[in-house]
This record gives sequence, structure tokens and C-alpha cells, in this order.
Amino acid sequence: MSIRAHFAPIREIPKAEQGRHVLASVTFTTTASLTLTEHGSPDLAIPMADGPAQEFREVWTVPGRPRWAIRDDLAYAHDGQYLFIAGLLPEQDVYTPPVRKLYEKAFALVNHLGYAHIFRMWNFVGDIVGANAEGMEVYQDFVQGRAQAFETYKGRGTAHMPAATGIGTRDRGIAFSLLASHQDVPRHVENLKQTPAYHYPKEYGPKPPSFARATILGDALYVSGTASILGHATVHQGDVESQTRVVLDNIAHLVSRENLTAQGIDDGHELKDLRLIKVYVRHASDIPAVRAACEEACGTGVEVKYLNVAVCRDDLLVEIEGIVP
Ligand code: 3EB
Repeated sequence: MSIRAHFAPIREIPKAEQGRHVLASVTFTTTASLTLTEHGSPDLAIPMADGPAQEFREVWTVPGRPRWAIRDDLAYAHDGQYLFIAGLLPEQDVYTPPVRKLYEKAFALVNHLGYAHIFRMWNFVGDIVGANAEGMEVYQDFVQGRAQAFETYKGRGTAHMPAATGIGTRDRGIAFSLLASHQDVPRHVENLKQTPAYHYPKEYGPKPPSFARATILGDALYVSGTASILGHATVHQGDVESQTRVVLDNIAHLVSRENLTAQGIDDGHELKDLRLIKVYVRHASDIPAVRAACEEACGTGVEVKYLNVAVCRDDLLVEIEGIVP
């Protein structure tokens, strides 16, 4: 009995199975908003769908009855064991200071409400490979603000950085959601084939990204957004099929017994164990090829959502995330 997610159509009010409650939801749609639904739970809407056929909602449910609130640019929900926070930042000339401020506000709320462990974050960055008003790449501008906020959250260490997704949207401005636990202690996991993101060299930007490759909480393993990166370098530039295979290989290795036992975790999984898979594809015309590769690797019995958005490096054509429940 812990936190779970499912995909649902956006036309229905988020609902939970018998004996469970809706904590919050994230709607992949055409415009951004942060609201409470008519039943009271927070909903973060992100402009990531190119039309009605791509729209869906990710609904998070919990065993306890949640309390919900929204104020200014943050909304949150918590049931005593799990906390969801979402934030929305409109377009800015420069993102570092306002991102730092918004993320610090979220971390202060995490601490104030008594949820010690952030275990998953999603960062939705509009115009992600575009330039800010000073010519800096929007993603690097965002990463710097987030890194400054993380430095104030439990000190400068990397041990508390959770699994995350950093991904483009179809608009401007930045949004995020995070999940934290009160009692369950997460284990953050790296992929021995990839440089830890928080150790990326300075050639990519003034601050490295603040996230782990995966986080284990309870029985579930949360796989971060994963791209065609080996070490810290993009591989197979311009070749979407090869990039997709590297992404799937990266995830397969990340969740494998070999990678987990090397980090002291007595467990092991396969790609076919993944659920709640989201595939972010840079070019719409690449979706059929990416879909074919994903179906071959993950099987056709699992629902996979495809979204047409930019990834955080100009040369990355695909990013994939999922959860092993
Ligand atoms: C990468 O591995 C690809 O900045 O939060 C993946 C997951 C990526 C999370 C983030 C970025 C982020 O560097 C991009």
C-alpha cells in the first residue's frame, strides 16, 4: 500500500481505486496551468501534447486521505506518507534567480510539512535548447538555478539528489513536480555506463544537473529521463534508431542485477518490467521508428505515451522514463 500512478483520459476527473485517494495529477496537454480539480486535488497541466490524440493525465494515488492547497505559484498535496508539490514559472529573461527562488520555496515546504525524502522530480523546461535574454542556453540557465537551490537543501552533497526528468515543452516558461516521502527512505542509484549527471564536466554548463539516474522507494524503482549518453557524451548524433537503442540499453543496464548489486542493492529487473513509460521524441516524424524500437524492447502489452518535445541537448533526439512497480 504505497504511492502509485496510472494514466487516464483527460476528460474524466482524476479518480482512485477503492480504498485509495487521488493525491494529485499531471496533465499532458496543450496549455500550462496549475489548479485544483473540482474534487480539490492539484493538477499541473503542461503544454507537451501536439493535439487531442496525444493528451493524457498521470494520476498519483495514495492510501491516506490527502490535504490539498494552492498558493501563488505552488500547489501541494500530502497524506501523511507522501507529498506532491508542483510549481509554475512563467517565461523569464533569465531563469537562474527565479528558478532558485521557486525551488527553494518548494524545498522549504518539503521541510515545513515534514517530508524528509524527495524521491522523484520532473522539470518541464520551455524553449529548452533556446537562448535566454543574455544568450545563455535556457536549460543551462535552469540547471544553474536548480543547483543553487539544491545547495541550500541538506547542504552541498549529492546523496539526496533524486531521480528526475529534464525535458522540453511546446511553449515557454518552466514547471516542475516533485514527490517526497515522510517515512520510506529512498535509495538513489547511478548507471555505471553513464557519468553521474552531477559530475558532468563544465563544457556543458556552469553547474552540473542535480539528479540521480534512478531512485528506489519501497518496491518501486523510478527511472530518470534517459538519453543517448555514454559517459557524458551524446552518441549517435542524427541517428534516431541508434539513439533509441542506446537509451533502451542504458535503462536495461540501469535496472539490471549487475548494476544494482554493484551498488549494494539485491534486486534486478528487465525492460519488460517497466510501466508508466513516457517517450519524448524531438521530431514528430521519428515517432514511428522510436515506437517500433520501444515495442520490440518493452513488449506491446504495456501502455507507452509518446510526446513530441525537445530534449536538453540539441543533438539528443529521444529521452525515455518509466517506473518498475
Ligand atoms: C541527461 O542524461 C539527459 O536536468 O533533470 C535527463 C533527466 C536529463 C533529467 C534534468 C536531464 C535531467 O543528461 C537529460
